Order: sequence, then structure tokens, then C-alpha cells
Amino acid sequence: MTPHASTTPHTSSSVTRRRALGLAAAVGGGIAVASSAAPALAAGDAAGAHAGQPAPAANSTDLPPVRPVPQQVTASGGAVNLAGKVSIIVGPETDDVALETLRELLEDAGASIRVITATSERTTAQGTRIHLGTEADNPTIAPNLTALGADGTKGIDAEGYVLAAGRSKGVLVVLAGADAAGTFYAVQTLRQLLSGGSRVPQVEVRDWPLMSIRGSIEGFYGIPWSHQARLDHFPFYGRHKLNTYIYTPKDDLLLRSKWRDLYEDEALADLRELVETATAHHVHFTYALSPGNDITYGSDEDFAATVTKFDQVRDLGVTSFYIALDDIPTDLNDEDAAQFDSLAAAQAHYLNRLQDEYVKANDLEPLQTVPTEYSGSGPSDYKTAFGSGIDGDVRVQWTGEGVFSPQVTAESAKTAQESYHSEHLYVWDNFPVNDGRRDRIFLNPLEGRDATLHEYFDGFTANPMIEPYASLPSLANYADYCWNPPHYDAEDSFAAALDELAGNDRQVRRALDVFVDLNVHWPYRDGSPKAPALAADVDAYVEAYEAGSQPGREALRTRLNQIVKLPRTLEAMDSQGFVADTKPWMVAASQWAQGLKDQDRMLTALEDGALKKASKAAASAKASFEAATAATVPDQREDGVYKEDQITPSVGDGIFEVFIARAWAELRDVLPDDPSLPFVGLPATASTTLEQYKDYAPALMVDGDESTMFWSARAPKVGDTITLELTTPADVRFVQLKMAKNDDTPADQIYAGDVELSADGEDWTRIGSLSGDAVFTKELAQPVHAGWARVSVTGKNPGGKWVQVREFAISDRLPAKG
Ligand code: 14T
Repeated sequence: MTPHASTTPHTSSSVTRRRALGLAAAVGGGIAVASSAAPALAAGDAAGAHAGQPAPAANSTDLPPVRPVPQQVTASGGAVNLAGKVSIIVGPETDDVALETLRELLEDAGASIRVITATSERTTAQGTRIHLGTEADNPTIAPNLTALGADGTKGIDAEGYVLAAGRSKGVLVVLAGADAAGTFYAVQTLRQLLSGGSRVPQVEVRDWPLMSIRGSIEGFYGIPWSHQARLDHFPFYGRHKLNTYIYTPKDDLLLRSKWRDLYEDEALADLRELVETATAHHVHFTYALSPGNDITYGSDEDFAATVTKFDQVRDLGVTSFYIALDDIPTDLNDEDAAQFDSLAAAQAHYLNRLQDEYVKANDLEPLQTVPTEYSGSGPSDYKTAFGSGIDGDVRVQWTGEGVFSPQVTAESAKTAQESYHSEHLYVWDNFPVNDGRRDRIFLNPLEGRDATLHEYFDGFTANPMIEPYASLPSLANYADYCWNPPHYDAEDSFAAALDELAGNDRQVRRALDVFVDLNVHWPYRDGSPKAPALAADVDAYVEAYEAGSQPGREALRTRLNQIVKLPRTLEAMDSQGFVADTKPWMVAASQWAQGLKDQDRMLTALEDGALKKASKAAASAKASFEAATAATVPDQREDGVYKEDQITPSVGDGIFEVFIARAWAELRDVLPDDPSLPFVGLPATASTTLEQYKDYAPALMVDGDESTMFWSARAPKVGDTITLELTTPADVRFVQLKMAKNDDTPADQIYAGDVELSADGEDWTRIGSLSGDAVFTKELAQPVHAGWARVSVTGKNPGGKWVQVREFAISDRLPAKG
């Protein structure tokens, strides 16, 4: 069976359990084991315990946690030691990688190893014996499972295994795979059971994945992962039992805009190394082309160009191919229009030719694809024509109800299956991808995927972040979820992934929690928390400050000190890739926190009436905040050119700013002309004729916070307006309009418009016009008495750009010159 073949429905209750050695239940990823002779309980049954059945017996001891949680574990209590002389007995065809991984593991455990290749049931080996392989490739597997009282691997799904450890004429361990990958995964489970030592609990683990496709799709826009990062991912996948990597970075020119071009020597050598390394860790390297921007689906030449390109990588050992049809023009060119009724029909023709004439002809794994309509479960003409037009073996990706799906439910899975007429859907999960928010990293756990999705989908591939190593915690989540969805525990899985990245350093591990808190908000889920731990400390501080008490402020001070030190503390992390990836966010967080510390000093000085000291602290805070807003994140756009320092990292999700605004308000009360004070407008309300995008409301233009904004849901038309109404009319001397994401880069904004003031909201006086810059400011030599200000659109935006306004402010005073 290939790993991508469908799995037989397999519930724990369908497996006969002959041995009754102990009680095992998955508890938070760990495995609680009672030493009494209670009936064996599969991990799969543990869910039942939560649903009202008796909980595991008291006085249970803990097995080392195994993640992904195995389907069934029975433990008899006690352990065996693998240090000392060990014979590994393999068959002639036993998986090399599994053997090498086992050998390293045992060397670390202090074993001296002899490897014996068995050709019959009996071996000469004595003492500690470890039998490795499948029943088919190693004749010693079956009798030794029997010797330990364990069942064979018959009936265990592809990639599954039996791991049995105990005693029979000495220490005996059997690592029996259903296939080569299963053999490798048995070794990975042994690694976790050893947990860095040399003792293995006496157990029988029977385990198999509930989804056959588990991994990542490098499918985002922006800087593609480095060669080294990809190489580093594969061993991680192997350790976590992930088996898929789909190679399709959007801004790799040879995959999309120049898809017909062949690879040159060096690029080809790199690809070869990727394929070999992936394969060595039982990861299927899937090669994906995106020809949709300029292909003629019905053309023989373009079919031939596809085959030529595929052949180049098939020569390197690739057996798994993919056509990505997302984000492309939806109209057919003349040649296709003459031949096909619809885009879907044209695409189906092309995919079927590939499946028949290439994939089947060369005995490759089933063709994979993402359709042009890749989200939403409801039916459409496109989905019907595409799904019913393509060969039923083609694997089809789907992103959930949205491009980003906070929830994926069994109900929409079922509907999607029907709409796409496909038995082989699998999820392209747009998490933790950050190409739409390149200023952010997402360090929240994977949540909101129903526990029964293995009944509908072949699997999941995560579309990760532009930062490869920062994506590893999420990928560990996918590993745990896909293998055993009913026993996936998001929090446990995420914490374990952070433990792994941190290594054994507890200070580092605590610092990671502090850092994660600042990057935990996922904007695609309503109500997703924003830096919850920092927010609680800020709230407590403000409350204590207002009560004039000190103790309530300490928690924030402690946290700020930790945040300031993040770049230094986390430098010691095991995963140096994670450190490099997240450095811009660590450094910015450190600078924000330094500014808050300065403001804390400022507030104390104000309380003490030490005004000079307060003003000095304010100046330090201002400098820290300026440093924090530097663009330090690199970027790459459609031209494929990598550029340093393009994007300001966003960290803390506005919670630093809550404190900052509050602290400046205190200073403003006492020293309204302090040069460190940021400019704020007079109290006003905002309205507009433009529709609002998502929750980017007009009020965010007048909240004094440049990190929040109004965003229109369309391009402006001539006559559209954005209007401010002052709470109290004033003699206006200064007007400022800050559009687009930052001051320096014109982007989403009004390009052509007049800025006007009015005393009555009816008669308007023009005081200036927009110039195409992101920021408009106007100092009025003669103050104008006004209660209203507005921008009215006088022309079209280039490229139909929408409008963002961070702040719109008018004032009766000029901003302090800092
Ligand atoms: F094929 C898909 F499943 C898919 O998600 N395609 C792209 C993907 O490359 C990208 O990384 C992802 C997240 O931004 O979303 C898709 O691209 C989009 C999505 C949009 F909502 C491009 C523009 C959009 F407006």
C-alpha cells in the first residue's frame, strides 16, 4: 500500500486485545498507566473516560509522553534497560533509515551494538535483542512478537507499527513496521519512550495514522524558504511522523511565471539534495507547478512542457506531482475557449492527461492539485465540472469555508466532498501562513479542526509562515492532529513543541512563553486573544496606579524586564533557526518594553513631582518607541528580488500601545508642551461614505493610535468623503492625515483629494490637496474656526487601491518639535 492509499476505517474496538497487562490512557499527551492487572485499554478508549466512563485507576504511574498519541498502548509496569551489549536483528530488506536512527538512539543510550541480518526465524543472538523490520522483510519479527505475547502487524494500516518491549530469554524489543515507514516510526516512538535515558517501559504499542497525508505545503507568497531551512525541516518531520512536503513557493519564478524553464546545474543539485533528504526521513517530496497564468490547457505543447519539467525532477527520484491552479485568471484564452465549455472543463482535461499519460504510465503516486475555487463547501458550477471531470484518484486540496478557516467542521467537510464529487479531498490549511500579514508571526496553537475529520479527508498540509523555523511549533501540532485527531490536545502539543525548540534550558523555556504571548493573536479568528498575559499585567498596573498603590505594578515590571532581555535569553535556544527567524520581533518587543519601562519611571517621577526627571524619562521612552518602529523584516515581491529591512515587525498586538497612550495622557495633564509627547488631535468622531473592510472601523482613525486603522472595502470614487466632527469647535491650526501602513510607503490611501474645513458642516474651505504621499500635514498660518474637517475624493486611485487611514487629526496647537 502506498502511504497515500486510503486507509481502512479502523477503530480501536475492532482490534482484538488478547493481553490484559495494564491500563493505559492518553492523558495530556502523556500516558497514564496503572500497574494493576486491569483490562487493557486502548488510547482510543480514553475519550470514553472523559465522556462519563470510569477514569483510569488511581496510583497510576506515568509513561514518558509519546506524541502523536499512539492509538493503543498497554503497559505491564516495569522497564527494561538497553544500555550494554545489544544485538539488532534486521532482515535483508529492512529500512536503512530506521536502522541508522535506531543505532544512533542506542548509542546515545550507552549501548554497544552488533547488527545481525537474519535470513530465518532463528538467530544466534543472545542477551538484549532488538528485532527491527516488517514481518515480510525480517523473518524473526513474527516469532518474537509471539514470544512477548503481542499480536502481529496484520491489519495495521500503512505507516503503522507494533512496538513491544519486555523479557523473553533476556531483554527483548520488537519494532515491527507494517511497512518501511512504519518501521521508521516504531523507532521514533522508541526514542520518546527512552526519553533520553536507556530504560524502556515494558509496553505494547499498536499504532497507525488516521490520516495518510500529513505535512506542509510551502505555498505562500514572499521570500521562499532557504535550501538549508528545507533540509532542516525533513528530520523534524520524520521525528514527528509527518510524511509530506509540497514544494510550491509562490515567488519561485521557475514554478510560476517561468514554469516552462528548466533547472540549471546548481538549482538541480539543490533539488536533488532536497529530494534525497526528504526521502531519507520518509517524507514524500511533492513537486508542484503553477502553470495557470499563461497555460493553454488544451495544447499539446504545454502538456509536453509540463512533462519535460516533471521529468527533470522525476530523474532526481520524485514520485509525487502536483498542479496548483490557485490565484490565476478565470477566463479561457481563445484557443481553449474554442475547445472547452468552462475553465473547470479545460483544467480537468489537462489534469486527466497528466494522470493517465504521465502518472499512471510511470507508476507514480496519484496526481495532486488545488483547484481555482479552493474554498467554501457549497456547490458551484466550477466545483461540479472540476470534481466530476477529473479522474477520481486525483487528490484535491481545499482550504475550508474561507481562504483562512478558523473552524473546519465535519459538516462542511461532508458538504465539500459532495460539492467537489471527490473521495480524496485533503486540506490546504492556511495556518500559520503570514504572507497576508508579513509584519506578524503567528505563535498560537492549531485549533478549531473537528476531531473526526479523518473520516472525510485524506489529510492536511499546513501552509506555513515565511519564517520556516518559527513555523515548527505549528507543524508539530499538525503532526499530532493528523496522526490521531481524537486525541489531539492543542495546548499540550504546542507546549511540547516549545519544549523541543528550547532544549533543556528552563530559563529559555520561560522566556519562550513570554515571547509567545506577544505573538499569539491570530487575526483570522474572531475573539482571538491579544497578548493576554501582558494585557492582564497592564490592566493590573493601571488599576494600581489609579489607586496610588505600588504592589499591583510589580507583575508588569517583572514581565517588561523579561521582554527587554528576550533577545539575549533566547539566543541560548537549541533551535538557532527559530532565533534567527524571530529576531526582528524579539528585538522590537525588547524596544517596546524598554519604552514602557521608561514610561514607568516617568510616571513615578510625576507622582513624586520630579518634573525634570519625568521629562527625561519621557525622552528615553520616545527614543525606544522610535527604535521599535524601524523596518527590520526582509521581503520579496513578484519580481523575485530579496530586500532587507522592508517591514516593521508588529508584536504585542496593540497592548504595549494601551499602556503607552495612558502614560502619555498622564504626562500631557502635567506637562502639555513636553517635546516627547506624540501629537494628538482634538476629541472628534469620524465617518465616511466608504464601506468598511472587516472590523477596520472609522473610529480607529481618531483613537490616537497609529497601530490601528480604518480600512475601506473598496476603491474610492470621486465624491467619496472621510469626515471628522470635533466634539467642540476650535480655532484650527494644524491638520494631519496618516494613510497607508506606514509614513514612507504610499499604498492603500486616497491618491487624489481635497482637504477641507467647515464651521457648520455645510460650507467648506479647501486648505490643501493630497499629493500621492501616505501622509498629509498642514500648518495654518491663520487659525480657522471649524467644527468639521474632511477629505473629499477628486480622482481615481491607481490600480483600484483601497484606503487605509491610521489617524486623521486636527488641532488648535502645533505638534511639539522633537
Ligand atoms: F491555493 C490555495 F489554497 C491558497 O490558499 N492559495 C493562496 C496561497 O498561496 C496563500 O499563501 C494563501 C494565504 O494568503 O492564500 C492564497 O492566496 C490568496 C488569498 C487571498 F485571500 C491571494 C489573495 C487573496 F486575496
